Amino acid sequence: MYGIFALGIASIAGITLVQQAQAELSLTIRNDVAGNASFSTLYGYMYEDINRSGDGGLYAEMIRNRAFQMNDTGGAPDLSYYSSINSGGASSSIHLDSTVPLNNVLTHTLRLDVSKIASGGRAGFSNEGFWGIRVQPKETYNASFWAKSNKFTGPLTISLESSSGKVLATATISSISSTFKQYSVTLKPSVTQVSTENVFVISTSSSSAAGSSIWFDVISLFPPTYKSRKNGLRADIAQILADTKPSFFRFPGGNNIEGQTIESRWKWNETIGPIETRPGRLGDWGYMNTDGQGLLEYLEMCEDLNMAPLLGVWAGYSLNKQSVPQADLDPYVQDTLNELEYIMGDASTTYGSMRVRDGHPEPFDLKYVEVGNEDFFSTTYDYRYKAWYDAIKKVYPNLQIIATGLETSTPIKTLDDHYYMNGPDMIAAWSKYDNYPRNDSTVMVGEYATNVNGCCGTSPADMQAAIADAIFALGLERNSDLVQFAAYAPTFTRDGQAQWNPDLISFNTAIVWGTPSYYVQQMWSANRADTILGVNATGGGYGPLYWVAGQKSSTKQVFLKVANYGSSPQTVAIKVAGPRVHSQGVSIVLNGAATANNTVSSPNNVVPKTSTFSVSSNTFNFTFPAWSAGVLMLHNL
Ligand SMILES: *[C@@H]1O[C@H](CO)[C@@H](O)[C@H](O)[C@H]1NC(C)=O
Ligand SMILES: *[C@@H]1O[C@H](CO)[C@@H](O)[C@H](O)[C@H]1NC(C)=O
Ligand SMILES: *[C@@H]1O[C@H](CO)[C@@H](O)[C@H](O)[C@H]1NC(C)=O
Ligand SMILES: *[C@@H]1O[C@H](CO)[C@@H](O)[C@H](O)[C@H]1NC(C)=O
Ligand SMILES: *[C@@H]1O[C@H](CO)[C@@H](O)[C@H](O)[C@H]1NC(C)=O
Ligand SMILES: *[C@@H]1O[C@H](CO)[C@@H](O)[C@H](O)[C@H]1NC(C)=O
Ligand SMILES: *[C@@H]1O[C@H](CO)[C@@H](O)[C@H](O)[C@H]1NC(C)=O
Ligand SMILES: *[C@@H]1O[C@H](CO)[C@@H](O)[C@H](O)[C@H]1NC(C)=O
Ligand SMILES: CC(=O)N[C@H]1CO[C@H](CO)[C@@H](O)[C@@H]1O
Repeated sequence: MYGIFALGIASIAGITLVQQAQAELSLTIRNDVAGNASFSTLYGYMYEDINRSGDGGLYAEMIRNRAFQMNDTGGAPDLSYYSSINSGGASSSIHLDSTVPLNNVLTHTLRLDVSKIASGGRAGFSNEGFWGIRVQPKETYNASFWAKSNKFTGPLTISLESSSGKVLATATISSISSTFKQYSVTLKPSVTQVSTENVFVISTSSSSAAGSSIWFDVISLFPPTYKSRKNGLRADIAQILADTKPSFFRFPGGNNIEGQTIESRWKWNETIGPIETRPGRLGDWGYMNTDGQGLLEYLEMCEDLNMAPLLGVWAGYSLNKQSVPQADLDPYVQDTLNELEYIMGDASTTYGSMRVRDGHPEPFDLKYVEVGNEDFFSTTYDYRYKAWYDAIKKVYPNLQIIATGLETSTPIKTLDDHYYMNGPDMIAAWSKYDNYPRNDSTVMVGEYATNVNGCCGTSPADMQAAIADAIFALGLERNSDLVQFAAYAPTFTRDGQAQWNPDLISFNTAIVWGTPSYYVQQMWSANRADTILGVNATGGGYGPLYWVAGQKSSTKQVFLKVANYGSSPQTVAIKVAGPRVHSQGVSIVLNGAATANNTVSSPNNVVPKTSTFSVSSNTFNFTFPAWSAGVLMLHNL
């Protein structure tokens, strides 16, 4: 492993820090005594479609309102985001048609009525995408749709065009059937620059279309996806998640699982199967969810990013504070068992066979199930948790059940605790688990974020928040013999659509970027110890510096993670007790002004910098800049 480590150093274009500052605080990393084992699952993500992060974000579909499931706020379907096209003397119109459905689930279609097409003209429609459609050099786009016509037999032209009308790529469907069929083409734009102000167009220039109607549904356009999954993820957004090497993924919510009402809850079995069989749903954040990213896609995402799925199951409570009465719970509990069978059952089971049908013969390795979401808001969790707990444990005794409220009559193996607080309060909470009982129970900090303006949702994602997050997470890591899972929340926002601030990651149609807190997560998560080491401090204590040390036996690395919540640099004399370490260490440090941030126009304003430093006989001094978080990596010889 040492060779790899040395290579890593050689490839770093960093500068070596000159250490001459005098240190008052001395830290001795106790690599001379065994530490506590750290849960390997510690850092991961919690995910739900909030702030327009799912449709038009992580889920790579580029056509907005592709299947006329409902309007943007859950009302009657409409033709939003489509425009009629008539040029060169053509005359046509588009209509929402509820009398010619695609099937029982998708009951509305787009009807193109063509009255006239003159030579050289064209008739059709365009879709504007989710705030545009990104076209990049060297990418191939898969377009597909269902269509039929009463008279017209083709051809149809499929194209990507700039908003000003420049055609970037075209393909042809030569014949159209009189019954609904699915058509697919690939589009290969020959562009040299990335652009987003583009539209997707279906049109015809054939005069034989005059007098006919053509119906369309499930109009879809996919770019290349993460790991080339069909119906998959936008690659750059999935990659920024992968870059933190996350261990677990909590989905599908959060509030978005609960429903504003019991009836409008997230229903797993309406999110599986071919996308043309998914009705979609009004999400709990007030806009419609296509459910194109459904249960199977979430699980496949976990496989592709090497994350353990942590499945939130609906548990009899909706956001309007309605609880299913105890006597009526059975069908809902059974629905969860059906869901678990879909995930883990083999081909001989009813629901397992549906997963096989959906293209995933192997059962998924599900270990963690969370019953409900933030049930500390309810008064009925005691009987609901017990019902789900008992039913799940009976069939799956090895599943770890996570509770979201402190009900009392059933033992809690793991409690999901949430923290949205201002900086000083977050920092005070860093020691919350130091004296927590060590018994058979573990802790999940399923949601946390420093809201510098206080709870909830109206604070900037700035450097000061990131350092408070860093310190809070150091406290979790210090106690990671107890804290099994930790996730910042929310994970994403589409730039300009934030319903809640701060969020970890921002994106728009063109790019994705991390907040300072994202880089803290990345440093902390990607550089993980398997054992937490003690640290002796002399000449000072916690504040403004906070730290945790650990070591990773597989790589013989020793880590010291430090955050400085203050406006002056701090120099520390550091010593590693125990086996000799290499004379060169590697540091990754994030720092900036307290209010520094990353924005669409300056997405890399605050990013970590990697450097090397010298170590002499296991000792060195290191200066942590003002408002900084950093990880120092040492290597046992
Ligand atoms: C590190 O700090 C200590 C304590 O202030 C000091 O004695 C020592 O000279 C410093 N070492 C270096 C290399 O600057
Ligand atoms: C959606 O439709 C409902 C009525 O069905 C209407 O009240 C609402 O304004 C519509 N939303 C949008 C975004 O058009
Ligand atoms: C696009 O189509 C190609 C060829 O059919 C296929 O290999 C690829 O997986 C598709 N990509 C997506 C994202 O569906
Ligand atoms: C989903 O499951 C529920 C409860 O088992 C059932 O009533 C419903 O018909 C199912 N829906 C679909 C689309 O299979
Ligand atoms: C462990 O301690 C916690 C916190 O006091 C308590 O809630 C939980 O019930 C205990 N677990 C067990 C298995 O005793
Ligand atoms: C980023 O910081 C600048 C300067 O403090 C501020 O004007 C801007 O509103 C901030 N942007 C975001 C997205 O927080
Ligand atoms: C190990 O955990 C115990 C609590 O069980 C704690 O008192 C001790 O400080 C921890 N050791 C280290 C090295 O963090
Ligand atoms: C760390 O502190 C403890 C308690 O004061 C002491 O017993 C131990 O020898 C110290 N270890 C080192 C390496 O400084
Ligand atoms: C989709 C949606 O609800 N977007 C909202 C996100 O939050 C901003 C700011 O609160 C609103 O302006 C958007 O309407």
